[in-house]
Amino acid sequence: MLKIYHSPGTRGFRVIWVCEELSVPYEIVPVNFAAEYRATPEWRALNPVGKVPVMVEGDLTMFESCAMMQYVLDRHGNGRLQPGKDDPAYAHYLQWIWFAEATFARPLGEVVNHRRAFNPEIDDVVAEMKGRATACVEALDAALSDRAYLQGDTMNAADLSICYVMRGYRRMVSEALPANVQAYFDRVTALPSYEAAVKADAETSERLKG
Ligand SMILES: N[C@@H](CCC(=O)N[C@@H](CS)C(=O)NCC(=O)O)C(=O)O
Repeated sequence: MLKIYHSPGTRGFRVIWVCEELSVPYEIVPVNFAAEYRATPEWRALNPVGKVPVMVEGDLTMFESCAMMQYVLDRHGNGRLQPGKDDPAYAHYLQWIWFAEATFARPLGEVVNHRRAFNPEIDDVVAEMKGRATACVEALDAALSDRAYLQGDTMNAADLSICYVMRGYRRMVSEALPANVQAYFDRVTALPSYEAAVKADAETSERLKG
């Protein structure tokens, strides 16, 4: 079975969510997020840069969360949650799924890193990164002006990936979202698979405490 090595509240959430939405069986291996543990040779053997998450299936080990989502879709999705490669929507599907991690999550990650690790000039850097994340939310609001999901009436995995990052944006930058983004976030997080992912995340937290 697919194993997701996950620390509560981190990017493994989007992989858990896509598995829940597709009803793909998976098992969570809770990971101690302490920097000391992530620096151990044991963890570095799974993730060479000492981050989370990691996904293992059989002999395969992966350490990039959106690539894991894509693998789950391609291997276990039977065409669900993504347009086919010949579909004209495929190019923008790629755009949004990459945007979620490379452009939207990145400045939020810098807010976390600067709070945790670097004290000098923290206010300037954090303000700049929050501004960059807000520019992403504004771009999403414009894209969503005439549609329910990023690519029209049909939800796909890019929507899950974006809404995972939106959780971080609401926590770190602003709970108030522009109208189209708010309606979209509410719609996507009303899915039973979202509730199941939240529950799995909370259970991971409990397992680490126990
Ligand atoms: N692009 C990577 C980013 C992984 C990442 O930054 N994970 C965070 C938690 S969500 C982490 O491990 N941070 C610890 C650190 O950077 O020291 C992915 O999507 O898997």
